[in-house]
Amino acid sequence: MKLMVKYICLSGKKRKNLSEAKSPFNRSVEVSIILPTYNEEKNIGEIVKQLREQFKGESYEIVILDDNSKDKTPKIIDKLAEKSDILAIHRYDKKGYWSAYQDAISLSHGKYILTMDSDLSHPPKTAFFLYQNRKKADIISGSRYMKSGGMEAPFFRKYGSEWLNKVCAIIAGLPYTDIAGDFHVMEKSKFNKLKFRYTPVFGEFDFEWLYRAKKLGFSNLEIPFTYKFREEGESAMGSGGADALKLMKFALAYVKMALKLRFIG
Ligand SMILES: Nc1nc2c(ncn2[C@@H]2O[C@H](COP(=O)(O)OP(=O)(O)OP(=O)(O)O)[C@@H](O)[C@H]2O)c(=O)[nH]1
Ligand SMILES: [Mg+2]
Repeated sequence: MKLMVKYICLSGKKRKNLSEAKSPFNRSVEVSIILPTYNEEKNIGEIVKQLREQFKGESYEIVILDDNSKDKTPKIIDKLAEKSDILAIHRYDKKGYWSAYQDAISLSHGKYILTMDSDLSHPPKTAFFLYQNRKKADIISGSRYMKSGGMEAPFFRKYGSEWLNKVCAIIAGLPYTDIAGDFHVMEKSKFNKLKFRYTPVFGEFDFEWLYRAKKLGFSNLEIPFTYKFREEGESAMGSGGADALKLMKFALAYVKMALKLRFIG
């Protein structure tokens, strides 16, 4: 029987087609940096360049999982994967930020995982700092809202997301300053212990991540960083007044997730 190809994985001179999300190559590294991409042709080259500078000399790989982007991202990541520090994955049957993270983590080879966005909102320098602190707690998280943290974004986005974050943290009973940053370092074996129950609309999977980890008694160390609003490429959130409805939809999904964690668990 012919296997259905769901993932095409490239790294160095190696190539493997897979029907399920499991590490494709026989190698191990200390950390896998997980980058989901959708139409990031203007950012992916730059973020890889900066990550390579930061992680030079470390045992790392950069796992880029692309969901069949319509721009030049697929071509660019194949070119980047000519060097074996990049694992480029093309996925054709699924879409979405959270499922991209989950699959990329399953396909990675690292002892630790480091999750971040590909649009330079999460600075590679902070990513390396989180990694350096990886042994200080079970999860090391970047926080935009603690003292010395920050968010460079349009007024509505900046204060809207900070307010939403605070309300949802109170509802879900999470004692952290940033519960939707999606910027973490964690041992992969510990991540695999988290049993996720809910399907997120967007970044609110982070609430469940922190909630399940707290339930298992995992510690979380927050480190401040300044979030930079994307300068290139299109936001999944939309922008401007025309997308106010979309923003409302996201806000509702965030509150819903917090309520589910609080009252259903
Ligand atoms: N593989 C994959 N990646 C996605 C998908 N949607 C978004 N991403 C990536 O996930 C990350 C977060 O998405 P963003 O669009 O930046 O969302 P955001 O950070 O909330 O919004 P902005 O920063 O305003 O754009 C980025 O690296 C995107 O390229 C998807 O469906 N599949
Ligand atoms: Mg972004």
